[in-house]
Amino acid sequence: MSDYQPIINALIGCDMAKTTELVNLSLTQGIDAKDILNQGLIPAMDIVGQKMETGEMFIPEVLMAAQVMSSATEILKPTLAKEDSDAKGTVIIGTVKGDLHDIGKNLVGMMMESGGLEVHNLGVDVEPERFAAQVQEKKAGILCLSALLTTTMPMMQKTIDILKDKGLRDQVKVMIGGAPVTQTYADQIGADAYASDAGSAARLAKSLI
Ligand code: B1M
Repeated sequence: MSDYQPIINALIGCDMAKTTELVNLSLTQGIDAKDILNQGLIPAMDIVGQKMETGEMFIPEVLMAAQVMSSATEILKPTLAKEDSDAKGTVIIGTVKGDLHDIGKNLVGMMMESGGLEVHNLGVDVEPERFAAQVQEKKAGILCLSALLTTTMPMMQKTIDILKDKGLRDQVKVMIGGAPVTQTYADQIGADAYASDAGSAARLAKSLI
């Protein structure tokens, strides 16, 4: 069994050089990219979140940790979920208006791309109207909405409402996710699917196409 503690410590310490070195080393040792992600990097971000809550880490440090996390994820990208897939389909993904958290959403997009889907990542703080316009323009079969804040979750409902107003709701499956989001919430707002993590989001998207 591998020891992910050094990676966790390096990421919490916002040490870019050390984290990327350890991630590269783990890959050369043949450790699965998904294990590095799920047992090293994601638990480290959870600890960053706890430290943020208790005031042990401040926003600038959390931002640095997020940058380290993003770079480490980029290293894993080529080896993450290299699956043979016949899946064809277009996905629009973004973080809802008012919300700047992008790491989880990027991971979801990355896994979907590795699964053969065409992914258009709109970034963060995306207006409901922009989601709708992109669904129409790209003729997307799936729209993925991410929210990490309880205060921005209502933007998911707003986006679905705009899709209805523009007559686009029947053309696109709406998937939602993000740490505070639940299946119950998905049912409540009339989303088509909920996924708790990037791997299940990619599998679900392929089954919905
Ligand atoms: Co923020 N933040 N943050 N933050 N931040 C959280 C989310 C928080 C839980 C921290 C805490 O207090 N413990 C808390 C939210 C509380 C709540 O509402 N329930 C919080 C807060 C309060 C805030 C601010 C309000 C703080 C402030 O300013 N006072 C502020 C809000 C800014 C804004 O968005 N308007 C803020 C700011 C920030 C930073 C900018 C500093 C930075 C983000 C930088 C960036 O993303 N580039 C940041 C970070 C890094 C975090 C934590 C520490 C880490 C988030 C993360 O990247 N996790 C986070 C604590 C935590 O989550 N433990 C926290 C790793 C990532 C891989 O996981 O994003 O959950 P996650 O994605 C998962 C799943 O959720 C799922 O798959 C992913 C991979 O498996 N998933 C989907 C995600 N999206 C999906 C979409 C799908 C399906 C699945 O579509 C179908």
